Amino acid sequence: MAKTFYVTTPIYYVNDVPHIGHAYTTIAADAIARWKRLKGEDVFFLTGTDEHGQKIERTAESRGETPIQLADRVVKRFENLTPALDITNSDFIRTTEKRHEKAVVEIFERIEAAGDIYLGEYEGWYDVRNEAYITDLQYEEIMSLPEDKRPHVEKVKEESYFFGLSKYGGALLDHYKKHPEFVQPSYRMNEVARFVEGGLKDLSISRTTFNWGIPVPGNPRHVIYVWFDALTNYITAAGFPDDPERFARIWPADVHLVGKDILRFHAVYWPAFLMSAGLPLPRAVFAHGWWTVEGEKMSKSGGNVVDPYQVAEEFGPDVFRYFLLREIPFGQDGDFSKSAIVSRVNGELANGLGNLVSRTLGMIERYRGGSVPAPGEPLPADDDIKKGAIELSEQVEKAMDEIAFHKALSAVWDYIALVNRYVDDEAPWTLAKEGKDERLDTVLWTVAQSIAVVSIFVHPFMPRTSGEILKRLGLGGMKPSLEAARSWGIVEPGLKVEKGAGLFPRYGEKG
Ligand code: ME8
Repeated sequence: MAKTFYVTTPIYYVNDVPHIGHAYTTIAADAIARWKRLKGEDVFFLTGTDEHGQKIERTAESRGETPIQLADRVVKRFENLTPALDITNSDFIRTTEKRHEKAVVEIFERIEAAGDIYLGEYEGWYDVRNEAYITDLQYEEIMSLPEDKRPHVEKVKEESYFFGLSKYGGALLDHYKKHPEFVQPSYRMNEVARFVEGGLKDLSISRTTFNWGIPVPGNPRHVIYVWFDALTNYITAAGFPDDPERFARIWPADVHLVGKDILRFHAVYWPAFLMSAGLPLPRAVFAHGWWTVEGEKMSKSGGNVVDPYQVAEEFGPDVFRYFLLREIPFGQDGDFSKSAIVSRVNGELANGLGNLVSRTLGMIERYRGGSVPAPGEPLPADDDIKKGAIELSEQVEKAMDEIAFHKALSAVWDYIALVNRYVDDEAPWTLAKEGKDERLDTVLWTVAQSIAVVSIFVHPFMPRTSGEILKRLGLGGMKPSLEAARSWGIVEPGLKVEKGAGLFPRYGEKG
């Protein structure tokens, strides 16, 4: 049986509610999952929440809740993003679930059995906000920052279990060399490789000074380090360790999507844990960039945290999804602002796509009573539109293989512009006036076909719009597929179309 395509998001901390940064990774993963389904692949798409650790314990304490009360309350805000943003995840994992504890204990024991865990003492700095041990070098860097820019770090001195990470440097570098696609975009690979080349120290993987975590098997005075716990989620949900048949079908992950902030955990620690446990490594880790808001770093203290529910409410989930994936090349940083959304809605959505759909369907209503006509013999201009659709399919496929959403979208919009020009050149209104019926039929049919194709290629990004266009073409409920898009025969003569209201409102011109 073919391997299931497996895509993941990070599991988000439940110390706070989701913001647009979390929505971004989840929307990106959803676009990939929908794209693979369009291609007919079997997809497993995982997201979830990271619920253990000192940060969660402290946040709960400060709110007068137990950690599990905090998690149970905040997790709903993450789970509800699924319907609010039309996310099609296959599973939602919480690290406080029993199935997960089992997987963490199992991988810990396998690594221990491999001789890679020993008891020692950790003395050094810890960054609770990022749940990260701070090396001496990082500490020096932190201390060289102006005081108000320094992340808070604490001194820790406690008994700890260590993972023998230092011995995996060579194996990791080997892996990177053999699989340059393991870290993407490629410019991030250098950063990861340089870090490993600098020499790896063994990693503390347990804590004793708080309780909120999974106990170390055989020594419950220790809880397992939250990153060791969290990374394991990716195999828990794939069926590790109880369902080996399912695990073999789903694991390894095809791509872990993460923000650049947590690349090191995924590209260095995680593969080392897996190597030690004798498990296959994920095929790729893709680190995307960072969103600022109106030019500023998003922060609670700055009071500029953007709520994804609000954006989806104000603009609709499709516009939100489109904006995030079109505005910046996936991998690079970008800025979120309402004016930038409005300019994309007005220019690309309302004028580009919305206008093409409404003028096409409007003409079929006006000239053919709302019924798609049968085409006559195509002329070279019609063939160009068909050829354009085939090229589009190749361009989107290439872009999606590179996880370059902006390129895929820009190819779709180039095609929309091509079809809009074709309509202008062929001037159906003149053909109607001059009674050139067969030519008019051919042009209307060709444009109807092209918008059906467009509706399929926008599906991963704007599923509602895609469904709405198909519905207006008389194809409501059709399952979009790449095969259909490539057939150049989705729209059959006789279909009843409906122009309906504008697909996208225009904003802001009034101020
Ligand atoms: O790090 N721009 O969870 P987290 C873009 N629990 N993406 C952003 C962003 C921004 N401004 N802010 C957050 C954790 N993100 C761990 C992960 S995985 C085994 C454990 C996104 O709640 C981005 O994907 O801090 C980032 O990596 C993630 O949220 C961090 O979420």
